[in-house]
Parts: sequence; C-alpha cells; structure tokens
Amino acid sequence: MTAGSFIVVEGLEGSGKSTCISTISTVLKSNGVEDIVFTREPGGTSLAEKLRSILLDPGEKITPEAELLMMYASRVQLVNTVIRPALDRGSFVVGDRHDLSSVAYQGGGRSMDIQMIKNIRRSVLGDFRPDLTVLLDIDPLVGLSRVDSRGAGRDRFEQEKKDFFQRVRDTYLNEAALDSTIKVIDASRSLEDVTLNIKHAVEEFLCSRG
Ligand code: T5A
Repeated sequence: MTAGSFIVVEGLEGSGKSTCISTISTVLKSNGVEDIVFTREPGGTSLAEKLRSILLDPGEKITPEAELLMMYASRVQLVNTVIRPALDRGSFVVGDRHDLSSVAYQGGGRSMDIQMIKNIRRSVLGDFRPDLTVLLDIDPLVGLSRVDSRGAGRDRFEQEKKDFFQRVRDTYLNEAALDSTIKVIDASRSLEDVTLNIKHAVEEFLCSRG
C-alpha cells in the first residue's frame, strides 16, 4: 500500500460507529496497512474539541445556522491540520463522521437548505471528499435505546425527538442513493452480521483501489 485513503463511518446515535471503526482498523491491518490515523467530528483538534463540547452541551442554546458553521469550523481545522497532512504522507484516515453528518443532521434534521450546505462545503473544502463512507442504517428508536443502555445521559442532539432522527435517517439514505462511494449497512442486525458486512465493504474498496 502506498497512497492513503479517507474512510468515514456515518450513522445515527447508537448505530455502532465505534464498533465499526475497530472492525475497519482490523481489516486494514490484516491487509498490510500499518499507518492509520483516527479522527472524529466534531472534534479531533484542540480548537474542534472545544467546539464539540459546546455543540454537545444540553444546556447550550444554538441556532441552526450557528450550529452548521461551528460544524464546518471544526471540520476545516481538522481537514487542513490533520487529515490532509496524513493523506499526503500516505496514511489511511478513518473518520467517525464527516461532511455527510452536516447534510443529514443540519440539512435533514434541522430542515436547512441542503444545496446551501453543499455550497459551504465546496467553498471551504473544495473537492475534498472521503474515498469510502460506511453508512450504518438503523431505526432511530433502536439506536437511542442502545445509547440509553450506556446510562451516560443524553447530549444536546440525543435530546431531539424521533421526527428529527427520522429526517436525519431519510436524508442519509437519499444521499447514499446519489453517491456510489457511500455503502449502506443494516446496523439493526446482529453484531456478527454487521461486522461481516463492514469487512466485505472495506475489502471490496481495497480491491478496487488496487
Ligand atoms: N453532528 C455531527 C451534526 O449534527 N453535524 C455534523 O456535521 C457532525 C459531524 C456527535 C453529534 O453531533 C452531530 C451528530 C451527533 O449527534 P457523537 O458522540 O460523535 O456526537 O456521535 P454519536 O452518534 O452520538 O455517538 P454514539 O457513541 O452514540 O454512537 P455510536 O458510536 O454509533 O455507538 P456505539 O458504537 O458506541 O454503539 C452503541 C452501543 O450499541 C452496541 C454497542 O456495544 C454500544 O453499547 N451495539 C450493538 N448492539 C447490538 N447489535 C449491534 N449490531 C450493535 N452495534 C453496537
């Protein structure tokens, strides 16, 4: 393996992104990829982690527009200071969420203009995009019940109503239908089945890049 790639995991809360990231890491290592950088959004840099704690704080009142721009401030800092440099030196980057989350949560969940969000992306990130996105699709109520079983309380997003998450889910699936680099995996299945499907998606991607 010489050139790096950017693989992103997306999905609703409790869809199993953390588990998926460790599966991807295992598959990459078994295919000879040693240098893997892990990121999360919002977050992943000193500035972006500060923005994350504000964005997730249930006591914070944030307008949809401010929320969207904070997500992009976090993302641009991460892409320019961590992700692009890592890809340039040939590393693989595995991201817990990226730009598709803004389309799904701010565009779908908050009902903001999706074209406007894509215009912001183009203005600040140009044609920078993930090479592969694994989208873990799950019924919002199943995902939130997994979150609640952790007993850690709900963050600002997790306190939204089911309708919000249903719009997020629908938007994720609409975007996946338009983009062949987004692979949808049914995350309501057993951990064993989900892991196998993730493994296949990543191996297929590695084969396709040669
Ligand atoms: N956001 C983010 C935006 O609105 N716009 C943006 O642009 C961006 C980037 C970030 C929040 O910010 C929003 C979206 C989010 O609301 P976060 O903490 O990064 O918050 O993301 P969450 O989705 O909240 O993270 P979670 O930790 O809740 O979800 P995960 O990582 O998907 O869940 P995970 O892997 O910990 O799994 C949850 C539980 O389910 C079990 C696991 O063992 C775990 O206990 N589990 C399964 N159980 C049964 N069967 C399976 N197949 C299972 N898979 C996992």
